[in-house]
Amino acid sequence: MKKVDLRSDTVTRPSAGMREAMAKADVGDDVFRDDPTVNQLQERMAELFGREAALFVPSGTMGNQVSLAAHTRPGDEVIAESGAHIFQWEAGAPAVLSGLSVYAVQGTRGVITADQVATRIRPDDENYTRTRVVAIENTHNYSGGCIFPLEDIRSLRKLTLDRGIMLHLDGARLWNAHVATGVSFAEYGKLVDSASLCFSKGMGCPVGSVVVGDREFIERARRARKRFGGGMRQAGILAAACLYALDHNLKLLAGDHSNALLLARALKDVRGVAVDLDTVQTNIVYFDVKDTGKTADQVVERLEAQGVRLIALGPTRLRLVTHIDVDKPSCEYAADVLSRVLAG
Ligand code: TLP
Repeated sequence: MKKVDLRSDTVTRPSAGMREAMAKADVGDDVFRDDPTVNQLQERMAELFGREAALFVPSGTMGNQVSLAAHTRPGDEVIAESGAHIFQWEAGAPAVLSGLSVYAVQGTRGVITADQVATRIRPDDENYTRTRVVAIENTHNYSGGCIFPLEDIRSLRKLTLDRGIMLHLDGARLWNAHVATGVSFAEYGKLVDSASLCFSKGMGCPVGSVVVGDREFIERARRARKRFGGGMRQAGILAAACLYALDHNLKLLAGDHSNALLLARALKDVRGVAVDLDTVQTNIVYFDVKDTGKTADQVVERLEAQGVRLIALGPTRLRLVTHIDVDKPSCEYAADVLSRVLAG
């Protein structure tokens, strides 16, 4: 039976070429700043984003959390969209690791506007916590991989500069936004104080994220990384995979986007399935099966029996994610299985 794993783009396995690059990597002790391959990756990412420095960390969660820690002191507040990964999916890390509260703002397709944020910034008053960071997510996972429009980021940049607040970008999938819009990484880089990019999602690497920002910020993030247990030693073996992905895998993401659209269109044709094609802008598709009379768990189970895996994210809501380990024929197969299971 054919197997198509669409649970996440985190399920990719390193390709033969990537493994070869990892095996050949020159390594050293990265806590001593001695790993030439980690240093090369950090320099390359800083340059790509037009920023002074970068830091290699084990995960996207750690990239976000060392950034928040570096921008704040305990008792401060972060403004984020209500479905943001930082708020919903990081096990309460802002509170636990850095003593921060999150002020969640309901956005539209993951976008919070400068007007919305402006009304949530706390006045400078002893009764209030100090608003210190606005965190945005591009692409926005929980809204279906939607792109945060550049103009909205520009407005937030203006607001945060005016109010002396930091702007952090959870760019776990900024690669996908870049490929879909053509906006350069340097353009994104100049609009934020920090950004965290994941290599373990669409880029197909086994481990690793990179945070970019100015040198002083990166030094503070470095200390937070050590404190959180993320100081790695011969990590060049992992950084080599990331360098490989920049050279070989970034250009493959457009294929993931067209495969996601193929699947979304097939779902749209099934009676009782709700899918908003306007939200299918990159490699993620959310859909609702309420009107088919089935639950999301039932659908997951029936699909699994036919080799197609995806995840339930609510009683009748499901998510599928395309990635470089599923090609077009696999997605056509999955679309066929989905149509039959949902219509049956
Ligand atoms: N997202 C995972 C799950 O945690 C939901 C997924 O399968 O999509 N930012 C964003 C926007 C993310 O989607 C994720 C992972 C992270 C950060 C965290 O990355 P990791 O898993 O490396 O800590």
